[in-house]
Amino acid sequence: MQTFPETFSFTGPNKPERWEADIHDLEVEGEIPADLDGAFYRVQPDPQFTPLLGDDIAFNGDGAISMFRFRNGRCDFKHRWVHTDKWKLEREAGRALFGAYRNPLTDDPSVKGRYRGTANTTAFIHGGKLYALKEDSPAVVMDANTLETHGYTTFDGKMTGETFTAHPKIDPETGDMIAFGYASKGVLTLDMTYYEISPEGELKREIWFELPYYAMMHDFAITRDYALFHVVPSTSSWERLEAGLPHFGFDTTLPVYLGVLPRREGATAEDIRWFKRDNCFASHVMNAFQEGTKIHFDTPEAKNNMFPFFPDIHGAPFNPMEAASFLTRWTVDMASNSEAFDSVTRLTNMMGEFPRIDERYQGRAYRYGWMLVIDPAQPVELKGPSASGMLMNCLGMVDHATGAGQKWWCGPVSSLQEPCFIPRSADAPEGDGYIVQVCNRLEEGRSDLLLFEALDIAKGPIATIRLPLRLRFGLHGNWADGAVLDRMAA
Ligand code: V55
Ligand code: FE
Repeated sequence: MQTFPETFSFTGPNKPERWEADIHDLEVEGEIPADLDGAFYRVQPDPQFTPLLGDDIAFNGDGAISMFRFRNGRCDFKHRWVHTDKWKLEREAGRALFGAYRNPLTDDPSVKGRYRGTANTTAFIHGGKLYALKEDSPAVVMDANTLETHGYTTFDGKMTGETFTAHPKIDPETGDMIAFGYASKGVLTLDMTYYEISPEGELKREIWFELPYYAMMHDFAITRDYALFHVVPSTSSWERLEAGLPHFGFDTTLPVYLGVLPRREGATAEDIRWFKRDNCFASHVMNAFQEGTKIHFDTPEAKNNMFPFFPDIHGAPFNPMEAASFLTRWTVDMASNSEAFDSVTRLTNMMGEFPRIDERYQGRAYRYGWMLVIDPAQPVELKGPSASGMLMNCLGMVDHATGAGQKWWCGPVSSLQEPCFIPRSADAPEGDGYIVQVCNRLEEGRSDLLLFEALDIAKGPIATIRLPLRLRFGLHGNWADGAVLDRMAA
């Protein structure tokens, strides 16, 4: 019998859901284009069991994948937990065995040394495989059509790092999946690994290197010739874990680094260049690209920590004003002899996070970006679901060519989850396609999937796909083309 705690992470809009579901032919308002063929996958943390330690944070819930399969103007829904090793061990025991987020000292002794991963951070498609990812463990492979879990992979044993990021990229020229790991020799280690994986699933390259200090290395960026690692001081130590403090704490006294690793054959840790700037907060990256000897890196930057549940290590109270993030361009020049940044430029006055692009332009000069935007001027009647209490009430688009923005507001009793771009066809121009995103209907306790014309979001959704169920706070998701899914099913 489960009794969840009466705390922020488990009540109201953050109440656990815990179902798996199949719904054939969802109800639709508006029209799904008849030639839209493929699937949108997204993940949400959803705890299978009452937390071992009495309370928990959203980031520690068990990953559950939703699949919206579009075909012939219709949409089918499938939703399954990722059957991680943790999920299976706990199901067998009938209770939670793993304790606090990224703190193995709090686990039941029976699971010592087992993968702690929850696979709760993204659903990623590459080489016809669906990967469910959490940055503290290797990748979990699932069947992209049935959502059956195959289990953890180390790419035929070739991956020697212990972890795999939840933010891999696909190089649009090679089709390779570019990824990394941190804490690659175990919890809190400074060691990192860079990986390149072919569409056939072959690990082609693994490079080991070290961080200037331990930090949450949540996302990164690629360009044609480089991998870029931003080191932002959400940091930790064994003292924190032994004291039972949250794994990460933010240190406003440390500088921020941008590491530039050449992707060329034979590159090693010796070839990394670390650029340095003053303290700030940045987590996700919209995109990066080269321009001559300069490298541009676009990220929502905040003055201070955005994670209230990973608090200031010196005890400063969480500051919601300073947690506001704005898309900012960090530029470094490989021709300079200095470790200083070339420039830091704010690109938009829309406050937002969860940036996305037309991924055919990954690591290349690009024009369009989309993100969740907070418009504080709009009225709010209901809030959530959320890891942090932050309200995401708009979909935003930025056009780097004109500087013009577009915004669509979801109303006072709804909130939005991360957008995902779908190209209209493989050779459509940049931005020509659709945006999908989950919309939380907080008044009805239900969710919708919204479909927009990507370059005309301001007119509102062209189709609203109605779920009779409520999805939880979700992280990241991706689109898979129908031809890829049919090939995998055959
Ligand atoms: C994030 C989410 C995570 C995590 C680390 O920035 C960072 C988001 C859902 O889990 O473990
Ligand atoms: Fe993320």
